[in-house]
Amino acid sequence: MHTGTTLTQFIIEEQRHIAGATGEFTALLNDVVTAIKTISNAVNKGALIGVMGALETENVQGETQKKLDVITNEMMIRNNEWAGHLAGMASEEMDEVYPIPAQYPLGKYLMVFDPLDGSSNVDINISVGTIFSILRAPVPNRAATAADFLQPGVKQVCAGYALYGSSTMLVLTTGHGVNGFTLDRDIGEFILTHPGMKIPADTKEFAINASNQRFWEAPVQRYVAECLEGSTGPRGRDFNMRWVASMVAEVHRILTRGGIFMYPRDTKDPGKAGKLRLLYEANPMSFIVEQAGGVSSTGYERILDMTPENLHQRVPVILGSKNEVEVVLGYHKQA
Ligand code: P6P
Repeated sequence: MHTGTTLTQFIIEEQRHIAGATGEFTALLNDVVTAIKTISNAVNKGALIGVMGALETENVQGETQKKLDVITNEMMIRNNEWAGHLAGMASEEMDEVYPIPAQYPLGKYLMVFDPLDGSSNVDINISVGTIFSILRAPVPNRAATAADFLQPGVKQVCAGYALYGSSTMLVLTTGHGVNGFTLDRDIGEFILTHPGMKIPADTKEFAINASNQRFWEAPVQRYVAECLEGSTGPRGRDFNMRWVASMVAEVHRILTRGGIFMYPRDTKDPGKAGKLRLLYEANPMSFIVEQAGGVSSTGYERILDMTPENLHQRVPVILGSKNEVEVVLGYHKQA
């Protein structure tokens, strides 16, 4: 029985779209996929292998690290440091750039990732994910500096996420649309199950952490208030709300059935421009969302156009169904 298109076959066919691709990109992506299968296995075993719970340590964000934050970061590093495709790596869980160890060759790509996004959900068995973004190294085969990573999101060669949910899925773009794959554990391969994912332009479903309502700026206050007024208000229709506290799960829902996801700038911590990180959350997710026909903005500018100022820069994020995001952007313009 034919197993369907495997990810390996798909990547090799995709590679033909990437200017100058020499097979290195394919090999790099295969190593990323190996790391994701390893992470899926650890996440799915959970308490059986003692990976639940928090550590005494904090990451650069000042967030308490879960055991799995550190374990999955290690898995991404170990599976990708040796093959000679990368000039360096950066991650939510590491303050600085990870240099490729001297015993391994340097390559022409950079990878930045959030190894376990939404990890606060691990202990309560709610979906979590891995987000990754691949850039070209400005100077191939030279150890990457932090500055090398500070490229606008439009420069991404590839962006993807793994969602460790009821099934493990991998969603990927290399700039030619978005495709979803489901892990078949019996053969250890990701199979193409969601070709050509597209976000519906309209939606009646918004996602935001409503507990921050008093801190939002006026345009977001107005937008959410109108959603809650529903058919009795200016929008003339009722809305539904979701909040999973796992960006990967929210984005996947939006790719599957539409929606708008907002983690806007708020005054809760005036020193922070937003909660989500530009390099390894907002940029890869924005690349995927735009490739699926959606829109992704800070409220004031296209996220993919931003030139990052530092590895862990935070930005406001408003993304999803084109027509709905444009309503919110219109309110920002009026303000
Ligand atoms: P809050 C997870 O920590 C994360 O970075 C995103 O995945 C998620 O959308 C957001 O933060 C949840 O934030 O404030 O609701 O816990």
